Amino acid sequence: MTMQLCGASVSPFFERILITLDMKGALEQINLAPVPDGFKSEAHFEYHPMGKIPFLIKEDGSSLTESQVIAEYLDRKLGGPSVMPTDIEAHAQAQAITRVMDLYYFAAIHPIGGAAFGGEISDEALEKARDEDIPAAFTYLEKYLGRGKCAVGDDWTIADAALISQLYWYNALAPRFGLKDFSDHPKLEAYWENIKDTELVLRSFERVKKSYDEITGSDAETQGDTE
Ligand SMILES: N[C@@H](CCC(=O)N[C@@H](CS)C(=O)NCC(=O)O)C(=O)O
Repeated sequence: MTMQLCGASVSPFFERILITLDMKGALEQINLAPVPDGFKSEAHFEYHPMGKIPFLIKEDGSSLTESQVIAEYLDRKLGGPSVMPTDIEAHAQAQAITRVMDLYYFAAIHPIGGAAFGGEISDEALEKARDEDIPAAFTYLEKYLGRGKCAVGDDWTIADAALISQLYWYNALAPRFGLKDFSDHPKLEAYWENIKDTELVLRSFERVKKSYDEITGSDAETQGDTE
């Protein structure tokens, strides 16, 4: 069977993989699918023991989880130029950026993301995330962020896929939760200015917006789908 990538672009982790495929010109080489039997179904937990998205159903029917692992797997498995730097230093730099985003940035933004999707957040928790934890993650990110056109050098890499997918949501949530702009983090600010209007980024934003509209039902009538 053809491999199936399960989830939706509203998830920055799912979208990271689509950005990776887009960089490689490999978007057409994989099927995109919702979670079989629905989110948190028995089948979902069989494919992903924590009931999360994304996951990849491979040709043999087994699954692969964790967005970064899936992105690197597909980078090697599918055609198109690799988005993992071959230079050992650049490779470490790209990996460090993805780790900082996953381990520190995502942990910091997570309570705010939860509140944006129907959960609650106390003023204290919001202030801590906004004024301490997210800035600390950005400061750490700047240790590794390059000064070229992209996150690592002048070509797109896996690091950009992790950044673009997360920074979409940072900017989208900023007005509602009073998140700071990037001016305290000049490398991040310059990076974002460099890339935010590129075709790759604009295509990603379109996918995320479309996916968000689909899950919130805002275009349910035109889609003929109310689930
Ligand atoms: N470390 C995981 C994170 C995946 C993740 O947290 N996915 C979220 C959507 S953005 C999810 O499925 N959350 C549902 C849940 O945790 O119950 C990865 O990189 O794939």
